[in-house]
Order: sequence, then structure tokens, then C-alpha cells
Amino acid sequence: MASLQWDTKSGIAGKTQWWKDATIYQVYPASFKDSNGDGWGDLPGLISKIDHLQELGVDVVWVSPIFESPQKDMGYDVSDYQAVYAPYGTVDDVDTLVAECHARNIKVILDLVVNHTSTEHEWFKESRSSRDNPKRDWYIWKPARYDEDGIRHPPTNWRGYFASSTWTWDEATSQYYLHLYAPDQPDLNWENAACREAIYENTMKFWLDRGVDGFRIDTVNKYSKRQDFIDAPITDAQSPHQPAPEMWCNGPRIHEFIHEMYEKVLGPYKALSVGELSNTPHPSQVIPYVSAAAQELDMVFEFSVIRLGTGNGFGAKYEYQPYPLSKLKSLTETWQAFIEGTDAWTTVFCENHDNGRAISRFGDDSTPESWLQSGKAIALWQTTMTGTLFLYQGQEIGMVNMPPTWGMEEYKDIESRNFYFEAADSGDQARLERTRKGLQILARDHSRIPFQWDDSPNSGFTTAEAQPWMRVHDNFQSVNAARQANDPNSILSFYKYALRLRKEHGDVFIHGSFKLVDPEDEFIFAYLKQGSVTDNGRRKALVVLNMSREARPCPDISRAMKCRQDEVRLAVGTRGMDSDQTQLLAPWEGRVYINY
Ligand code: TEU
Repeated sequence: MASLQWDTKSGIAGKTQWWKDATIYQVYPASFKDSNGDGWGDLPGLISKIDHLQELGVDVVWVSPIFESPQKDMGYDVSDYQAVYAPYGTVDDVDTLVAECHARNIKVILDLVVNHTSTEHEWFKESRSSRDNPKRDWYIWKPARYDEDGIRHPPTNWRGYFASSTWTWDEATSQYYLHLYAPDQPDLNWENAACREAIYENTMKFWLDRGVDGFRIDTVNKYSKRQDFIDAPITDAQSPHQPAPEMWCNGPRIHEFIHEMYEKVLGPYKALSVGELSNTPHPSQVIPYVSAAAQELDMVFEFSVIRLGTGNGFGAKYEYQPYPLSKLKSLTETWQAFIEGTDAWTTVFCENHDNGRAISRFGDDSTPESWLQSGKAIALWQTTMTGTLFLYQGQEIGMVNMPPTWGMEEYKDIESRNFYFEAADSGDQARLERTRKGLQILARDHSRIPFQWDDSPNSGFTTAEAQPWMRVHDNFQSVNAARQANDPNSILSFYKYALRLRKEHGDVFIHGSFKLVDPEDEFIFAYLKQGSVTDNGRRKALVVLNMSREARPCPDISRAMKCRQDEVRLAVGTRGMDSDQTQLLAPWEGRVYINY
């Protein structure tokens, strides 16, 4: 990887662009590898598995939050940004991780969670201590509203992410504080300049000075809220709390704040940045965050594709909504093509710690054969798309959702549990059933169960005697990394090959344009990738993926590629290299043709 390429084209001095070609791997540390038998993954465990990442072809590791935290939301509730949560290890272990990764030419990025802190953070403890504390204004405090009967109500009717009001009453000073997530996660007040300065110094520079290469930035577009704090329109008559993202997302000063973060920290440190951009479904809103000239973020995660199947609005999020393949295709095209002709950049991903597993959602985990074939089709889909590619731990071995036979007690996530209990409390049995079924597909828990390393007890994640913090999947004896490493036909071997091919033809796969072929076809997902015109002509690739359980005719390759048949060859196929002899695509078969 060219790690120190100066970008002369964008005209931004000192801005390196190595990350465009990078493959980034997300580690969810609690579930990756436990080294000390306490059933909770840790940094020494992660360090012991760097070779797995290197063999896969990973360039950057993103580690989900490891900081001191009461773990109300798995570390996305930080109580001390400069300390490591003891079960993960120590600050020295982070230094070792960085050194060991750098020795293998792998970079390390941490999760930056600065829209909110934990209520246990010193800043919040001070802020809540009195109305005239100097840090009072570092969080968002508002007086109550009272109705004609003198009953107290929150300042606004907003619904938070985890199925409650966004406001919690604090007896000590008789005011409400704002929290978009759990009551234990109060929102920081980015309007306060001293607070912003403390964030840059305390949470960012501290780790960059230790050699960390950048950040995945949590909830990056929620720092600026509308300041009038008014009620949202009532769109869910069943609930006292109303969805209100227009009140607290992409607010009036958001670009000012992110640019300041860039100017003061990200830019000078040349730190890699990838922001989490929810509730922003229009390309015209996204470009200002990721245009190189804007000097804000290198790239963002936009969630239209990964949110497919989630229910409407905030309250019904876990009531599954089926969708046609054409929807997946058109959303993919939108979020591939939106950077064409701009100086912006995009990301490619289909899994993370907040969603169900890709095979269980976009593929088919119902039989071993459909699991294998659809896992490879998904690998081909992801590795042939434009942008920086993100893989989530376990994706490379085709880990799937928890079995539907597992009860609610196996779901540990605050969001899953709150939605389930909200549905149960409603007394509406049909809603409860819909939520239970939806959670089986969409819950955040599915991606958080222990990594399946081998077929030993507890899947090699921890010792045989330990009690893992989440249950190990029943299928670990057949689905595990050790078995797949030795099998040339495994999903893991396929990812390794496809990732190499992606780099080899980076002009087409990583940087090319994207155009759907037959957008209306509800079985075949086919698209043309084209690189830039060079002396040797234009490089093209046609990706054809049968996203169904039935054999289907293959599209006309030379017509779609506008090439003669003898100018085209099969570059890779999920069923091996002989498959291009047949005009029929087998169930879940994928092929990539390139011109030469
Ligand atoms: O998620 C932010 C977020 O708003 C959602 O997109 C997220 O997927 C979640 O399901 C809320 O419904 C980030 C983290 O990725 C998530 O794990 C945290 O819970 C959240 O921030 C709060 O810090």
C-alpha cells in the first residue's frame, strides 16, 4: 500500500489519500478474542490475532470503544476517554497494539464517541452538581414544562433512540438534561467553545499523540442541534414521544463544528476520519461532509442500504419490512454513483456492530450450501464496489444471525431489550410478535456474539471453562476460521482472493464508476464498473450476482460491456473458473468479467 502519497490533485497540502485503497476491518473487542478466561474479549486477545487480519489483507483496524465505561451501551458511554476499561486491558496494551500493527504495515483507528459521555464522566458529574457550575453549560439543561394540572413534562416531546424521551429529570438541580440515547448518555453541548476545546484535547489528541492513526467518529452529524427546542410534529399517535431527527441532526452549525475539528486536529495530525452519518438519505446533504475541499471528513457511513428491512419511523424500527431486490440495487447505485464528478469519497460496507449479519439479511442461511454460496456472492458484491471497503469481524467467515430458537434472554443490547419491552408493555400481542420476529433479523445482538475461531469449546473465543458474555453460536463447529483457513473453497479463502483482486484492479473496483444493468430484474444484481480512460483504453468489469435460490439466465455479457466476446474474460467466479461455459447462473452464483 502506498501509505504516504501526497495528493496533488485535490490541492490540499499534506492531505494523504492512502485510505481510499484501504481495506478496513472493524473489531468489536468484547467479542473478538479473550486472552484471560473472563469471557470478555480484550486487547491482548486482539493482539494475538493480528496475523489473521494480515493474512486476510487488512490495512486498517478499527477498534470499537475500549475506554473506561459503565457499559450501559457497550462502551458508547465513556466515563474517561484517557483510560481503558480494565477488562479490555490498559493504555499500554493500546500502545502494544499500535506497535504490533504498525510493524505489519497495518494502521489503527479508535472509536471517537463525543456526541455524549456517560453520566459517570467527571464533566457530567460537575455539570449536574449545580446550576452555576462552570461546566453546567457543557451539557444541555432545560427547565420543565407544566400542564394546567401542574403535572411536569419534559421540555420537548422528542423520542430518543432507545425507546424513551430524550430528556431525564435531575432532582439535584430541578432541570432536565438531553440525551438522544440512554439516560446514562447525556449529550455534550457543542455550542460551548470550552467544551469543544476539551473534546479535541482530551479525547482526540491524547490518542493521536500515542500513535493512533485516526478515528471512526460516532454520531458525527448530531453535534449541532436546533436551538429553539420545540416539539416535533406528532407522527406516532400511540406514543408520547415523537421522532424528531430534524431537531437534532445536521443542525445549523454542524459543518462549522466538523470543519473546526478538522482544522484543529484531524488536518494537522493527518488523521484518518470516517464519520457515522445517520438520518441523511440525500446525496446533496452528504457531499458537504466528504468533499475534499470542505476539509471536514475523509468519508462517512450512509445507512440506506444497511437499514433495508427496518420498519418505518423510530418506534417501529424492529418491525421487519420486506423489500424487493430492485430496492437494494437502486440504493446501492445511489450511494456508489453520488461521488462521480466530485471531489468526495464513499465507503462500502454491509455489516457493523449495529446490524444483523449480511448472509442472514441479504443472502440465505437456511442450508449449508445456500450459506456458502450466498456468503461468497456477498463477498463479491462488497469487494467490487467503489470506495473504502469496511469488513466487520466474522463477515469474512460467513458468521450468521443467532438462531431463531434462542429466547430474549440471549439478547443483551439495550436497544433490542427496550424495543422488546416497549412492545410487550403496549399489550398488543401482534406488535410484540412482529417485534420478536424483526429482532431475529435486525437486532444489534447478532453481530455481537463471540467470534468463531475454531471448533474447541466456546469456539476458541475464550477458555472452555469460561462463561462468554454472550452465547456462542450453535454452528461454531462447522463455521469457524480454522476450518476455513485450510479450505480453498471456503468463504474466508474467497474473501482473501477477492480482496487481492480488488487491489489488483483498483482503478475499476475501488475507483471506478458504477452503473446498474437491468435495474428492474428482481433476481440478478448486475452492474458495470468502469475505470478511467488510459493509453490502453478503458478498463471495465461486469459483476453479475444471482441473488436468488433459483438458477437464472446470465445477462448478455458482451452487450452489457459493449465489448466483443473475445475481449472479455472471467476474472473470478464464486463457483470456480469453469462456470462461464454455462449461460445459466446457479443459485447465488456470482461472476466478474473484465475486458483486456
Ligand atoms: O450509533 C448511532 C446510531 O444512531 C444508530 O445508527 C445506531 O445504529 C443505533 O442502532 C441506534 O438506533 C452509534 C453506535 O454505533 C451505537 O452502537 C451506539 O449505541 C450509539 O452510537 C450511541 O453511542
